Amino acid sequence: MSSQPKKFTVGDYLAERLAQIGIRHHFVVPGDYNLILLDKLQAHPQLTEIGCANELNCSMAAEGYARANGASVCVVTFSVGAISAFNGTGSAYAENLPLILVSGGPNTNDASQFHILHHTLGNSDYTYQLEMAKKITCCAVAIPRAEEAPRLIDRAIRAAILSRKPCYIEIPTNLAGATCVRPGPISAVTEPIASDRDALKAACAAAADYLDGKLKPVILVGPKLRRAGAEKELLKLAEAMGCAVAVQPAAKGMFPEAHPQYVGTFWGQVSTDAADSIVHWADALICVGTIFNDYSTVGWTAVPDIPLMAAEIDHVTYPGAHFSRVRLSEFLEGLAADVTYNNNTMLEYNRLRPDPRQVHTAAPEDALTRKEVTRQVQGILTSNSTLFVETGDSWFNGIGLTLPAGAQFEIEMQWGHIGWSIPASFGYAMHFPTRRTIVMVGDGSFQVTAQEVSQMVRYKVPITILLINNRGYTIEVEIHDGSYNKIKNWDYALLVQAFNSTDGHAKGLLANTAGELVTALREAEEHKGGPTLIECTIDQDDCSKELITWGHFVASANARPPKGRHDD
Ligand code: TPU
Ligand code: MG
Repeated sequence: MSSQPKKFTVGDYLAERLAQIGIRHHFVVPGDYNLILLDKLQAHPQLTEIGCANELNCSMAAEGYARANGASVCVVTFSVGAISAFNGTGSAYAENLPLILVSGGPNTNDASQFHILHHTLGNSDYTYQLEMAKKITCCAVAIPRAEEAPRLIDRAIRAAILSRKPCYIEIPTNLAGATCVRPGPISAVTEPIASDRDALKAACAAAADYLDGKLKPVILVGPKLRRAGAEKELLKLAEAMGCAVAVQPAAKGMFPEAHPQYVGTFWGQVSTDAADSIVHWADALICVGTIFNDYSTVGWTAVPDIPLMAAEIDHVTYPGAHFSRVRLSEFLEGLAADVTYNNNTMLEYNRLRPDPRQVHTAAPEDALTRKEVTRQVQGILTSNSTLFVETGDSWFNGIGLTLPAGAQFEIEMQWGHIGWSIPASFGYAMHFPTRRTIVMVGDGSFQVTAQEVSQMVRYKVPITILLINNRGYTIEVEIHDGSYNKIKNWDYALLVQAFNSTDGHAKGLLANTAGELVTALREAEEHKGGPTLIECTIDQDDCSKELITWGHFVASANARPPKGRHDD
């Protein structure tokens, strides 16, 4: 190819591998340890560089891009950059996303010469960043010599793709431009590990047998289903069984809500559509990629009390059996062929199914409420929408909505970093420019990562941000109140316009009443040249009853006294 540089370098090698695995945008913050590397990435014809305001946001933008694209990359400088980017890397680990964190590193001569370098802890041991990265990635490598770059880069990227976890690659500043061989076939990096044939067959046969002995099976879908790329196969299994299908809150949207077998979100007392009544009635629970943590179990009050059959990304476990090296998609497909149809839980659910909720429509002049915001967001969701919901009451407001077929839902419930939704939605929208991305975010969360709205302005990304201003950290109030839950109010609509400077096209709007929100949402839909932030003012005490209930149980779980030797 004529555009390829004559001298092929370590930086070119990385760029080519990234392009080969389908990366089209790389999220960066420059620093002197990574500048040559950035030049090399920029030079690749298939990669577009996206600058971020800081490394926390950069890592979160990459986290969001990985949700859309399946993998992502974040490039930062040594320590001052990388240690901030560890937060989004932790999120990618917790949320099962292959984010490739690339950090520039010191010149390879400095450690042996005992040099003290800027941006470091001030001693000449430069291995600490690699050691830290090992804890929050599935594979962390530092390139010691250009000759080792192909092996180590391939190893890290392959590990990330296979395990759906982040990896870390450190490239010393004097190696990014060093000569390197060209990459071999990409299949060596991306080829999936197939299931063990015997284990797969045995797992499906034993699972079908196990279910034959049960009368009331229910499928519970968890967030790892999508990460394993097994949504279609789950649908096949659900239809072959005919049973009720509930989702965990972090898996909302991973089973179509318009499907007749969909029975709502299961999380104990705050379940939607009475999903809990059917899950608790079940005598077999097929848990597909589930995560039972203190939040999804509502402070451990909603842990199912029957034996669970757990189908995970690469193994299957249930009472009396375990099968390793069984890929989720293949297991679901195999079981769909072996299983016996049993729609008992669906018949029962249809008797329990709650009537559609009557939603009150506020008059245009009525002061805006949480319920009215939610009602209006429901009205703008289409098959082309992706809804991001941020930690806070936005979780509960979003989970209560009904997703039309095709609409997507993104939530970061395992890591739960306030502020995630702003950079993550930006990263996501870079991959899906024609989807309508809508964000529901609280005032407290917005203050953490507000700068990244300026990238939405810079790259003209028409995201609609509904900033729900209840003057503080309400979710924290419901768990444990104190003066620390109050925050300084901002003029959010004006702030967003400040990001415009002389050349931007963000809109900042304020909605104090139901009618003002209708007008603002209409304006947002028509505005294509940049983001629209709508500050929705609601009363400080206006929050969902689900948040209050959930908050009480989580607070009790947090407050359990330590169990000492004498209490056993
Ligand atoms: O709806 P609402 O008012 O609860 O949402 P808002 O205003 O965004 O407040 C969120 C409050 C909150 C905090 C302070 N939720 N979780 N936290 C704890 C927390 C602190 N720091 C990070 C990075 N993430 C957190 N989840
Ligand atoms: Mg708030």
